[in-house]
Amino acid sequence: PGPVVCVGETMAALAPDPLGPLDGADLLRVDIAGAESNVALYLADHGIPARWVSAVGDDPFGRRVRARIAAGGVDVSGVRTDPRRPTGLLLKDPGPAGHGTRVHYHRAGSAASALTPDVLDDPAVTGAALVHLSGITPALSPGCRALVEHALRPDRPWPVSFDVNHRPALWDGRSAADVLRRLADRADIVLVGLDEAQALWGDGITDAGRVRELLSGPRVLVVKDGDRAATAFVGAAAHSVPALTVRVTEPVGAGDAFAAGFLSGLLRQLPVDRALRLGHLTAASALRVAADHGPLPAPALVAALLDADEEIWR
Ligand code: KDG
Repeated sequence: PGPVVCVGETMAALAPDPLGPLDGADLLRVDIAGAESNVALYLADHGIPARWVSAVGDDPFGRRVRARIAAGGVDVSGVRTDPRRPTGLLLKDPGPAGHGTRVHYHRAGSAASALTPDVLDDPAVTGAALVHLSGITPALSPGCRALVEHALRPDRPWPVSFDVNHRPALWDGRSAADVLRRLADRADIVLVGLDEAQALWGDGITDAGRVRELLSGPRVLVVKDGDRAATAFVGAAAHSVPALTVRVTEPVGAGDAFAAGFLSGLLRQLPVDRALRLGHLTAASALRVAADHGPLPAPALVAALLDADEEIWR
């Protein structure tokens, strides 16, 4: 099978160093941030061939984004350079003690926001094991929205995984709820947070089962309930796995890491509960570091935890 093709914007990210509120920061550390390239990086860490498709500006941050993702073992040969538009920028504004991080975007008119459906005219996309998308992209521009619609068209030759990733700041008063629900319902695999589903689709969503009633289209639906548990619905069956207890440094990126761990488990044809464990284990890598992408636990530890008894797992 071909690679997992992850399509979406990656920005330069600036975060206070040491971590703390941006208001009082004197020094900022330069990193990169992009939900879909985070997934690609963690997939590569798990040994799954991954390709990132996007555009960057012809500028130092664009070169840094591309180089960092390539250094992580992801194929960036399909990434375009737009000479007329800049690479987007994100500022991380962590709350005290690493909690409640807010982000500020400077990405309107960026190179990636000018992407259109033709980026999918690529043999690697046609032969992809999976095309991974998120609900961030349709919020970026009409062209980006068309790209996601095209990738999810009913007669597509590739399976699609879709992380709902609702970013209210990008929707700017437009209603994300209908758009994201319709797109998610067309995907093969969907990941969504329970809190995210509540914010989008209403207070009536009290548990994972209610999300499944709402999104019955995807063959696989994963509902993540924060640091409590994640539940995967596969057809009529439901599998729930508790989250690991992790000391959190900074949470941004954990959802992407979870997605990559879970998807790599599915692609390796692990049982669904093992794939969920791999999701939680990978999320822990993001939670423990200030950046979106942190090192995986040692392979021996991953192997031991995948097969551990329920009490040891927790
Ligand atoms: O999931 C983490 C992403 O939110 C972060 O890396 C930035 O892609 C990003 C976005 O658009 O919010």
